[in-house]
Amino acid sequence: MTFNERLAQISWEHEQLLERENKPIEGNGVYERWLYPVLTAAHAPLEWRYDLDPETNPYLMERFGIHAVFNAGAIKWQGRYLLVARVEGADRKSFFAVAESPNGVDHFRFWDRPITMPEWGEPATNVYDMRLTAHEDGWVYGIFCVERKDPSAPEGDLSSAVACAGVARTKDFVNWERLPDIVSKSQQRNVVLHPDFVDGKYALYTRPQDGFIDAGNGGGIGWTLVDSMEKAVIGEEKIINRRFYHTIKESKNGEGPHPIKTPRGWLHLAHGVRGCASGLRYVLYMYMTSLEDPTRLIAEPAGFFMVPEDDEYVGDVMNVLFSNGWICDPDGRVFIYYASCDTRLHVATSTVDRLVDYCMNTAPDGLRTGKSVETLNALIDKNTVK
Ligand code: M1P
Repeated sequence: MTFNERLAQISWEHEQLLERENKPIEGNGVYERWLYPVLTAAHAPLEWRYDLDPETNPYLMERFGIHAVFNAGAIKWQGRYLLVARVEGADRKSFFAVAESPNGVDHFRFWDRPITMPEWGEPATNVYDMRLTAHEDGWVYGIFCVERKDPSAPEGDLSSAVACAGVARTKDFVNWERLPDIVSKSQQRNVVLHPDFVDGKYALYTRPQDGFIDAGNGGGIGWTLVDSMEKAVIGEEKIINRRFYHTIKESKNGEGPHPIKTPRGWLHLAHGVRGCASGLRYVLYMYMTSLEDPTRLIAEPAGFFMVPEDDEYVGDVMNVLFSNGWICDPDGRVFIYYASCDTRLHVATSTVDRLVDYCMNTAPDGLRTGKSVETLNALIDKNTVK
């Protein structure tokens, strides 16, 4: 194949992918998955991956490998559905890039360039998992994990890292003002900004952790108030969603996107992690907190909301679903962007009413088998005893 023939072929294939229509798959009543992933490595523009000059790239080889596109923050902006995705190169570094769609379920296209995120402090080795919050103060904030090599790691240890929460804000998703990393006594990942002021302060969901991977003594998803996002310091953290033995979140958990305000309370999406013979298993779950006191848990259905299914099990980091982005439309439709196996990004749709119904009317985890059987028998009685 000549250079021009190959270019025509890959351009055609790329356009077919970007133009492909998606379709919903009938689900369990709570949500519908959509058939095709909304973003994959193959969605990355050809200009990012190839040198398109036949003089300098006569074989039309990829010159910059894009390996995965996943864990995206999400927001509705000027009538468009925007995702700020974690794009990971063949070099294992990830960066942020905006993709937009007219309808939230297909036709996602990356903007021309990735986000050039200003550095703060020691330049980050890696950044990922941005949560977007259009805050009451008028800014759109992105809070993301900043990873650097652990300065206290013994010589020869090239794996130990330190995670903290980076902060940037924007009004156009192109220009970002980087603010100081959030100061915390423990490592932090999955820090999320609540959209409203609470008692005149910024409210953060946190995830205190003992090490880079282990949550250890960090009891679960925390909550803290800070005076300013320009110099945020996490002081006392109140654990608002705990981990428990023999549950889907016994090893660790983390807030997903910021919660959605509903008439019945704040609706939360989170991930829970447990260990098993095949490694860590990441699933999604939901819970609700009170409007009057956002630290008070008012509902939490037992177990998972979504787990990997079929092809979703396979990828770079197997057995993982993760979500840090959803969009709630004014008509109550909810677009849940979830990634599988740190490889690709999918969408599932539902409504606020259905998700609140799911949270309020699904029995909580009784934390032991006898309670599960009691719950099941109560349902069977309702369905069969006249
Ligand atoms: O590999 C699965 C996930 O692992 C981490 O999640 P957590 O913060 O809960 O430990 C993150 O690196 C996340 O990006 C990744 O999807």
